Amino acid sequence: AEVAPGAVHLPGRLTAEQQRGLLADCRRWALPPAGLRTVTMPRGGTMSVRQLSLGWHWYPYGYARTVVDGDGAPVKPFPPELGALAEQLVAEAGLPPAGAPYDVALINFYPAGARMGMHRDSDERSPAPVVSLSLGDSCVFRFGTPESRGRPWRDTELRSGDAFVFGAASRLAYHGVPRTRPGTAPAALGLTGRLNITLRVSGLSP
Ligand code: MD5
Ligand code: FE
Repeated sequence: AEVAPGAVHLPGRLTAEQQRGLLADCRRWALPPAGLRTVTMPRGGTMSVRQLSLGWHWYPYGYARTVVDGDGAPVKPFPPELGALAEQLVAEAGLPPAGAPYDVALINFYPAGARMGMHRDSDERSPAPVVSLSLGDSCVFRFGTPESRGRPWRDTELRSGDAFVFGAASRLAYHGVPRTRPGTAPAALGLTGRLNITLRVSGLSP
């Protein structure tokens, strides 16, 4: 379903088996070094999500090859199978191909009570669509405009197994996660909280 021009929600896109596989992968990637960390913003606050990067390390605000704001370790490699999945989902969303290889996975873990304020993803130097995958607890996803952090916005429920593709006119829209719904993860998944994986093209050369 197209939520806005270039923003396409693919509900229930991942099978239970795919979700279990991705969760097992995330648990492996989350181990140190270069594992799950708490992100400190430039003014000293901390994000309520815990975060992990593959391929390139995102920090506020840029990309690096090492965990410059954490343990300093080299970033883990970007798994090629995530790139293939991203390209397939962009095609299913009916958007033009990215034109460059996907090379970043940014993984956000939302414990109960975590949220993400309205922001734009503007640190990538590529107009390629961002592909989002959701695992675990449902959440309210708030989708605004490219012009302002405030209204108008549209709230959509994201559930475990949903994919969402943000391209074209929606690539630089403000968006956020005002709340998750603790306890709504599928029991068989075995995850307390929410995981969101975003696949991106950095536009940077290694
Ligand atoms: C999440 N993550 O559910 C969201 C989903 C992030 C982030 O926002 O930056 O890690 S990804 C939503 C997204 C990405 C890129 C563009 C747009 C939305 N958009 O234009 O609306 O944890
Ligand atoms: Fe974002």
